[in-house]
Amino acid sequence: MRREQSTTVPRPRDTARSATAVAHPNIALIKYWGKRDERLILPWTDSLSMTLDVFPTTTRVRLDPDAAHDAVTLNGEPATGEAGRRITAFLELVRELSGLSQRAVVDTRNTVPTGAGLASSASGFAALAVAAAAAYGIDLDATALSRLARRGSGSASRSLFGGFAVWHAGPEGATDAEADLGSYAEPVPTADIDPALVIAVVNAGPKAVSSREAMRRTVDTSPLYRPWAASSKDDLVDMRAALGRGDLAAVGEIAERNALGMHATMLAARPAVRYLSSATVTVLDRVLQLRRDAVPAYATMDAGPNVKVLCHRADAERVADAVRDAVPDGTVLVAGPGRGAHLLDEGGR
Ligand code: 2P0
Repeated sequence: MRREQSTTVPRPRDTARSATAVAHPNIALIKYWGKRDERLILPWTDSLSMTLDVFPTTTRVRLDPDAAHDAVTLNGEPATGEAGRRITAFLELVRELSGLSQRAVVDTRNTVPTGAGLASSASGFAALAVAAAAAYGIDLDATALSRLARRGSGSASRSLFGGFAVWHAGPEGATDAEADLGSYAEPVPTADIDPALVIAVVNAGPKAVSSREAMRRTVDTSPLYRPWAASSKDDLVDMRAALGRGDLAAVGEIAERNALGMHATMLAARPAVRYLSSATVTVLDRVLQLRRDAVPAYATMDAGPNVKVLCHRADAERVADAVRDAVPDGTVLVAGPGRGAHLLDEGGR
């Protein structure tokens, strides 16, 4: 009855709001690995990344005054299980902030394989934060949007910004409100290093252990976690300095040691988490050989077997050629720095 009535009464304009946003994944050069607060998604350490110009996620959010539940589709299919729950929980947060109770219709399209350690949750929640905030009429600046995106997936906070971004862990021992306020991302000043990331897709399938579970297990059980977290703080200081002076070789060395250290923490977890495969190690050997051949190239790996190789854009084709035959189906692509998350109809931030 109520439903029939509502279709005959003109609705105020603001009950039919919609917005579409685009965001790109980012690859961390100083990794986020380990939460100190699971609910607020607060990390133990700061992290720093480069937003890519490939694999955009496009997300449309439309408020539906008649709906009793959110309706979420992911690449055209209804989002089920954990993915659907995380998106609905995120929309609840947006509703709390907006004071509106309307449910939403969400259509999100990834061009990156979902759940394969290629940062689909970073682009996904960055696009959702921007689109949902606009659809629900919340006026947030980029810093506040990065805090909001963080609540969906930690690494999403960094995809609000183009180029290089740092995500601050925020103050420890603070109240929830202070901690939430202190944990956001912002752009990092850099000299021009003309970077490229050559992405060797070793395996595009979903991973056996989610990064969320893997980082929880690492923090709880790995004797190497605390030493890595301490050294990562030093890595960040060195990384900022290397980016500031435009020293790609130093940027690469720091990124590679930080990533290998992160994987060491998981290998020492109980039980161990091992994302790196034999093909990963073969690509790492090729990267070492490139350096012996005087090509500055440095590897980083996330929660999966794929390898991203940092180099100068001018060397990217040579690097891609060097790693291609080490990758089972030969999928290698070259990414550069991309834009931050933005509304499609409003241009960039
Ligand atoms: C990063 N990763 O800094 C690190 C390096 C994976 C390895 O951020 O639990 O999907 O949603 O906050 O952001 C993957 O973790 O985890 C990640 P949640 P997220 O890019």
